[in-house]
Amino acid sequence: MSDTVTTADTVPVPASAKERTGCTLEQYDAMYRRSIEASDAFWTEQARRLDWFRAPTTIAEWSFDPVSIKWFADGTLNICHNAVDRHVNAGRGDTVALIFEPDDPDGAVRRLTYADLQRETIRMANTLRKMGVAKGDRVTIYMPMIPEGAIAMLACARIGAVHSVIFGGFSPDAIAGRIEDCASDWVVTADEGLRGSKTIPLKANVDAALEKAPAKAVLVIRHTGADVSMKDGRDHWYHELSEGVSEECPCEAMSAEDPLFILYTSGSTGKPKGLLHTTGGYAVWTETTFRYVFDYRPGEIYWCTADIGWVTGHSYIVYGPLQAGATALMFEGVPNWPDHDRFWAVCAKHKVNIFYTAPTAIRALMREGAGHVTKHDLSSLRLLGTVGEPINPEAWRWYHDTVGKGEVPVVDTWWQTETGGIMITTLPGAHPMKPGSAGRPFFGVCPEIVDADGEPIEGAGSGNLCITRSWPGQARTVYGDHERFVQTYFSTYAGKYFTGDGCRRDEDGYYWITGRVDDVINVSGHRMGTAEVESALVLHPKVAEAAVVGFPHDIKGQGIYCYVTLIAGEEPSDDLAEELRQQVRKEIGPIATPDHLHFTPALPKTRSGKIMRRILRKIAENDYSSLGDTSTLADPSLVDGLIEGRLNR
Ligand code: 6R9
Repeated sequence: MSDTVTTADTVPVPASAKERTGCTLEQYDAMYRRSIEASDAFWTEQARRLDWFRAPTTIAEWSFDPVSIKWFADGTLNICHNAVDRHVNAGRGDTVALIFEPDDPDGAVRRLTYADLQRETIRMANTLRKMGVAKGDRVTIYMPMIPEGAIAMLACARIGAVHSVIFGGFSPDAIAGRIEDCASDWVVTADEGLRGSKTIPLKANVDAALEKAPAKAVLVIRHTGADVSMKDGRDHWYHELSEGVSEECPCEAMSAEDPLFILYTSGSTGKPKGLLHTTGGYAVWTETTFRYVFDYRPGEIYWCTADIGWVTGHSYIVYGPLQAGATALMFEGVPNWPDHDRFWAVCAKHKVNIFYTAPTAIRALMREGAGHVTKHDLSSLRLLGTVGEPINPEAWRWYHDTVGKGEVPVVDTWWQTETGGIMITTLPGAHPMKPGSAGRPFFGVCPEIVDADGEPIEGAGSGNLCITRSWPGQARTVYGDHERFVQTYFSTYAGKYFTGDGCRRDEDGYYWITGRVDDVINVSGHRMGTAEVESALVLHPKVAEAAVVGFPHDIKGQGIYCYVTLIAGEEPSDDLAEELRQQVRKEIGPIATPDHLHFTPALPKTRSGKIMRRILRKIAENDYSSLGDTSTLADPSLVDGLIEGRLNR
C-alpha cells in the first residue's frame, strides 16, 4: 500500500450512483454531524424504522471507563419480528426474502417469501420449544449455507434463545470448546454440508464434539440425505419432531439489552472469545448500515457471499437485509467450482444488483483471468462491496474495472465481530473512492488514531485505530468474562475502544487500514490467533515449543508460518510435519492449516526468555536483511541457522 495519496488515485462517484442516491455528500456531512452532536435524537429517528413493542425513551447510556454499554435500554422489541413479521404485516408477505442457490449448479433453486419465512421460522421455533429450549438458553448452530441456517437463527431470536453459530469448517474440538464455554445444552445441525461437490460430515462432527462436551438434544436437518447415526433420546430429525407443532408462535418481547447472540472470534491469546451482542442496538445498527451502505431499493437482489458462521453472515445475510425487507441470495457453494466463473454465473443467473465479497476471493478469481467474468452478462450489478481484510489497490481496480465495468461504486467496508456492523466505508452516492482505503466513518462512529504513547494524532498520520464513542451495534461483553472484555479492548488506551488494527488517515480524512497490530493474523479473511495455532501444535507429544507468525500471501492475504522445536531425542521429518499439520486441522479446522512448518533446534529469545517474534516474522517474510537489533538475543548465532532454513523463499 503506497504511503502517499494523490488525487489521481481517487475514483469519482459514478454518474449512475449520483442520480439514484439516497444520500449525497452534503447529506452525509449533515447527518454525520448530527449523529455526533445530537446523537440521541439521531438514533431515535433511525430506530423508528423498526417496530418496538415499547418505544425506547433512554437512548445512549455508556461509559468506556469503567466499561458499561447500553442502548435503547427501556425499549422492548424482537428482531425476528422486525426481520420477518413486520414485512408480512405490512402487506409484503409475497416479496421474496431468501433465494437459495445450491452447491450444484443444476440443483433446485429455492425461493422463500417473507410469508414462507414466517411460517418456517414459527415451525422451527416451536420445534426448539418442543425440544426444551427456553428464553435465555444458548443454542449452538452448526449448519451448512442453506436457508434453515438463517431460519434457526431467526427462530432462536423469536423465542428469546441466544444463538451461537459455529462456522461449518470448524473441527469437533473447536465445537466442543465453544459449547462448553457458553454452556449450551442444544445443538442444531444438518446431516451433511456441501461445498464444491465435497461433503462435510456435520452430524458426525457434532457427535465427536459431544463426546467431550455433552448436550441435552440435537436437532438434525436432512439436507444431503446421508445416513447418519442418531442417538436415541438425544438426537431428533427436524422433519419428524416438527410434525404437528403449532402454526402460531408470537415473538417474545425482549428488552433491548437482552442477549441476542454469542459469536466466537480469535484474539491474541489462546482461547477464542465469545462476543455477546444484544438485541436493540444491534437491530438498529445492522438495519441502518445495510440501508445506507448498500442503498438498497425494493426489488433489488442482494448477495453477500459470506458464511452465516461469521459476523458478516449474521449482519449482512440475515439481520441487516431482512430487517430492511430485502431479497437476499444465499449460496451454498464455493467461487471456483465447477469452474472459476461460479460467482459471475450466479450473478448473471439471478440478476444480482448488489454483490458483497472478500478480497481473498477477488484475488483468487483475478488470477484466473478476465474471461471467466466477461463471458457472463453482469449488467444487473450496480454496487460492489468488500469486507474482511485490506484490499490491495490492484485487486480493487480489477473488481471495479472488470467486474463492475468501471461503472459502479465499490464500497470497502471496515468493521469487526466486535463492532456488529460496518464502521468505516464510503457511501455509494456520496463519496469518491480511493482504492485501498475504506473511506469515511459511518454515522455515529468516532475513529481516533493514537501513537504508541496513546496520544491522539490530529489530521493526517498513522498509528493505532481506536473508537472514542460507543455506537449501537457494539458488543457488550465477552460472554462469562467481562474482565477479559475490559482488558482486551479498553485497557491499552484507557477510556477508548482499541480495535487491534493499525491505520493511516490521509489529508482528506480517509482511513487506510494497514492490518492487525496484535498477534492476530488474517488468513483469507478469517481471523486467527497465532497463540491458538501454537497451542494446537504443542499438544503433539513430540513438540517442545512453537511460535507462529503470519507472512504475506498472494491470495490468502496472510499465510501461516510455524516454527517448531522438538523434545530432546526427536528428529524432524516430512511425516512429522504432516502429522503436525493434521494436528492443527483437528484442533481448529482446515482454515488453520499451516503453510510452512519450520523445525528449528531453538527459538530466538531474549535473555529474559521472551520469544523475539519480530525476528521470526522477518524471516518468514523472507526479509531477513533488516532484522534490526539482535543484540538482546540470548544466543544471536541462532539467527543464521533460521535464515538458512527459511521456507518462504
Ligand atoms: C467483518 C469482519 C475483523 C478484522 C479487522 C481488520 C480486518 C475487516 C476490513 C479489514 C481492512 C477492511 N478487516 N474488514 N481490514 N479493510 N475493509 O471481517 O470481522 O472477522 O471480526 O475481522 O478484519 O483487521 O480487525 P472479523
